[in-house]
Amino acid sequence: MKVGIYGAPFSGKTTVFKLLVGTDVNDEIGVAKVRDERVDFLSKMFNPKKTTYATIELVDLPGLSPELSRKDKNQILMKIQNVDAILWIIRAFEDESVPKYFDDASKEVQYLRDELLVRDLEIAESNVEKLKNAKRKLSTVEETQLKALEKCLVVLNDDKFVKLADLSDDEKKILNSFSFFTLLESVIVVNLDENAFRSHDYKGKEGVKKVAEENGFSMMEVCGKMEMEINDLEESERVEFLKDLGLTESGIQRLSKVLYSSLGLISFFTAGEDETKAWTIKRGLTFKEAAGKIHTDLERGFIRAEVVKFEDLKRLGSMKEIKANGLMKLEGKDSIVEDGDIVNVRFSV
Ligand SMILES: Nc1nc2c(ncn2[C@@H]2O[C@H](COP(=O)(O)OP(=O)(O)O)[C@@H](O)[C@H]2O)c(=O)[nH]1
Ligand SMILES: [Mg+2]
Repeated sequence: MKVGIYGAPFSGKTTVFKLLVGTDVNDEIGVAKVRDERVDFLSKMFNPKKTTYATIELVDLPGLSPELSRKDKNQILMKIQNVDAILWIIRAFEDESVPKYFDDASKEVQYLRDELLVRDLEIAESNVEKLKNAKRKLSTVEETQLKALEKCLVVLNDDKFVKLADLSDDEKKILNSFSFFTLLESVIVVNLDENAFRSHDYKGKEGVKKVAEENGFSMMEVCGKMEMEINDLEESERVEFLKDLGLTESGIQRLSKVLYSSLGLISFFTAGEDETKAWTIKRGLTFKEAAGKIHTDLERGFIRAEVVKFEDLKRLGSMKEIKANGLMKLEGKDSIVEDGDIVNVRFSV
């Protein structure tokens, strides 16, 4: 899974990027570990040689702003053409020493929304025109494309995201080649200073909420600078610091979870002496399909899965107790994996 970090200059994009992928990364692309207490718990219990968390690939983009040329903007936007989701970083911190591009967070989010709409509208219009002006009979695929594109135009002309168009799964698939940005999932992260973070209030909040609600985005608040400062603290000190702010986990921990769920992703686990690992899958996959993520042989030769619910294992404390209480379930190939399933695949090839 790949996520592009999108925003105006000086909004805190690189700060959030580094918080997610590690402060020593000086590249545009990095890999973020999805921090998951369940993996920590399993790792402690099974004491494996290796512990592997789920990951998200992140792309840190240059800032987009009104004074850039069309060409420069497109060059920036090109970099999010192949991502699965867009993470918007909106500035809502006050700091005289950091240049500011917009009067408030609402103006900033509206500008960023409009840039995506303009670009997608251009793509939709030019392709509709191309298909309509074709001096030949359209193929069935092209007919479907045209119909889907016209649906996109309707919502785009209403300043709404393509994501809100009434598209079938087939139509969505057929639109893939156009890489509409507004068809992607978006998560809006508002970067606040400590005062605003404590009061949950900042200039333009209503406007940001409105854009998020209209388009069905998840939204969350972080305090980038403060998180950077507590990033190097010992775990216990960090916990104290967060507690003082009324939090049980850092914004970055919450962020990786929000990203995960807004993309419709869940984790299942494999746990043993060699490795404890979180696997990322789309919600709705069967055990057989999920087995294929581990190894193609496991899908091909799938017999059944032995499944333990994480919460049961945590509550009972050992696999022995799980078995004694009959809580290890056997699941066939068509059952659906749930978030937190600990899975052992029985197979034969
Ligand atoms: N006061 C304050 N400064 C911040 C915050 N987040 C980022 N900055 C500062 O703003 C500047 C730009 O941040 P950066 O992450 O590079 O922004 P980018 O241009 O969006 O990548 C840097 O000097 C950061 O230290 C914040 O929450 N509060
Ligand atoms: Mg940057």
